[in-house]
Amino acid sequence: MRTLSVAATALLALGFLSPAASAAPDPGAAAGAGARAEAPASRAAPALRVRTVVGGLDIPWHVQPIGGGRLLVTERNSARLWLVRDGAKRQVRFPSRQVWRSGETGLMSLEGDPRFADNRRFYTCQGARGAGGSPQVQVVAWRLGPGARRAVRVRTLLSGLPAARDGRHGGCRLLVLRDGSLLFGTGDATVGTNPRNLSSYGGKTLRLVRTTGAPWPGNPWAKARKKAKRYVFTYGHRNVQGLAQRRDGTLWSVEHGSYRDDEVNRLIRGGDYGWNPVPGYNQSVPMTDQSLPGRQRAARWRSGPSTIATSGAAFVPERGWGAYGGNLAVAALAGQRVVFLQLDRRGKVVRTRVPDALRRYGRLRSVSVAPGGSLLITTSNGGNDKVLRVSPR
Ligand SMILES: [Ca+2]
Ligand SMILES: [Ca+2]
Repeated sequence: MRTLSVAATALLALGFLSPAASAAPDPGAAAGAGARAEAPASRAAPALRVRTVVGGLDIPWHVQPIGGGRLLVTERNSARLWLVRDGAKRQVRFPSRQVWRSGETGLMSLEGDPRFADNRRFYTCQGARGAGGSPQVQVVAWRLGPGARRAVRVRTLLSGLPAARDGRHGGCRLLVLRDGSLLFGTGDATVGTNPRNLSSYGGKTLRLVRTTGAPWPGNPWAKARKKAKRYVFTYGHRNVQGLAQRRDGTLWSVEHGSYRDDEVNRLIRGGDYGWNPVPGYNQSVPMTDQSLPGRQRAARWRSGPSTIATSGAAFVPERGWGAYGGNLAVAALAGQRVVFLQLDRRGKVVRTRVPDALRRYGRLRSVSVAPGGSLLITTSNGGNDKVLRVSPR
């Protein structure tokens, strides 16, 4: 019965695919298509140079530059923290044993403070054990100690986020926005009611004050009686694994689809993104179910019938990247590629490109921008994973 209803839903949905979605993940579609008005011929897509910054990692989740040519890298399953400099890596002393690890959940996203040079502060989201030992996800603020030898816990900014025992759909992604707030994308922890329940942290983007962990005062329900609701920025998400802020200030999320439709969403304050997998954990429902009460925000890009497991994303710098400049670069795990989404001024996807140069490294997790404008990408194959540096030739 279940299989039948899934197939029927898939067939029905085929008629409703947007042009952007149907063309999206196919590299062939990018190669031959003529340039649109938004991409003058003078801005051709340059060939890409891909170098290995460091290897010998195991499921590195995220990489962040911290100045002086140094990088911090998290490993999910081992919960190790690495400092990388000049192609060599050194382990930073970190309380890895306190990180709860299961399946997709462990030591995940990493974000440097904008004032890192002064305060040496950074943030992680990670699995943890709450009171009574039950698994949860937390956001923790750290300070990098003298000589970058160890990480010192400053405070737990937010705790008690839902985690499934098998670690599925644990999110998570951190991004400090230009106004200084900390945006945090979560997973639904495979509880069907979480995404639409504004009293749950699961299946949301949350916005908080990065120094104190308080809800961001501009949040849509900042004065709500229920604590979790004060943090909610958007809801109705399945498993947010990417967050990025465009030069125009707009906010974007990337999430894994169910059996179909990975999504890239433009985040609107208080917006509903339409994932409501009930009763139980019923994944045959659409990724954006417009039949729910109120308005659901349609994805700006979706993968269509086959998912590629889109994960981290970053906006490519405008300068030096030709037609890739200003694109949203989205890494894919199962799809083993980076999809470059070219957006027009209003944030509509006008073209996608999937360069062959980035299809040779297996599963790709996270994309960060390095000083100087190259992209840093983590692989996620398990055993001899790498941080790659990608730049235009
Ligand atoms: Ca959606
Ligand atoms: Ca509706």
